[in-house]
Amino acid sequence: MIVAMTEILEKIAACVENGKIDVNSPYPPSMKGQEGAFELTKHALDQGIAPSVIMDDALIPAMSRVGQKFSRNEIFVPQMLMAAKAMNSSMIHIKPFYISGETKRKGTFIIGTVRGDLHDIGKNLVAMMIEGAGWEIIDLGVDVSTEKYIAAVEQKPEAVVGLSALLTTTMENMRSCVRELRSRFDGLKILVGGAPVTEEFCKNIGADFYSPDPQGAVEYLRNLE
Ligand code: B1M
Repeated sequence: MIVAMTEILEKIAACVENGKIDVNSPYPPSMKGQEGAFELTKHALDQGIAPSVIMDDALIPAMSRVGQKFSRNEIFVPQMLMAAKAMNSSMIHIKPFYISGETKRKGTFIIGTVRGDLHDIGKNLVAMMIEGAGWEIIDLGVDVSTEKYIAAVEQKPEAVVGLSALLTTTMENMRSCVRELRSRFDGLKILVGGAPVTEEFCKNIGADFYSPDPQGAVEYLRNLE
């Protein structure tokens, strides 16, 4: 049983790492015709492997390797998106266990692109990687007003908040958003990122952490677990 369990977990992890969604997906060509993360996760659950074990021993380490490769420029946005899609296909089977409360999330992460900014590709990647690290994601979308962040934190006061901005103009909206959130919520952790954002800017506006990429955000959250 232990060998079978290790084997199927390794296969799920390989599917996620390589972006193999399901049996019908042609990507990657080297895995064409093989079962993907979708089918293998179903088999693992049918064999009695706990969803938390699939998360902790297959999905999270696989997504972590994906994040590290992306940070080292060994893979790029398309490969990362495929990995996230494979992970999402596995999560179709696992999510019901979170909803029922049978399996616990590591925390809640509220993310959005700040007011005036419509760029969401990077924000979505960050959200996917953090979900892949076992966190619940509340994605507020793009052009998110400070009021919307406040309402979300009121619903989930224990959450960590992430602000993304891609324009030098809209990154300034992070400043007022951080100020407002700070004035209302003691101890709230705020993470910022996006192409024009820097460590210095993060310090300057009083956010807790700046990450240039999804993996840095995942590692920051891991230290908070
Ligand atoms: Co826009 N755009 N755009 N655009 N766009 C840029 C950002 C720009 C650099 C292009 C350029 O001129 N060279 C420029 C900004 C210049 C500046 O401010 N200095 C620009 C401009 C000017 C504009 C418009 C104003 C153009 C116009 O209408 N005149 C307009 C603004 C609209 C608005 O937002 N109000 C606009 C519109 C658009 C589109 C709608 C057409 C489209 C967005 C589609 C979408 O997102 N759904 C678009 C795109 C695609 C781009 C470029 C080409 C690509 C951005 C992208 O997705 N990168 C971009 C030029 C470029 O970057 N080459 C550009 C890939 C993505 C994976 O990277 O988002 O940086 P990125 O995310 C990274 C990290 O930054 C980090 O992790 C991600 C993965 O590594 N990260 C975080 C991101 N968020 C994070 C949050 C975190 C942590 C890490 O914690 C919370």
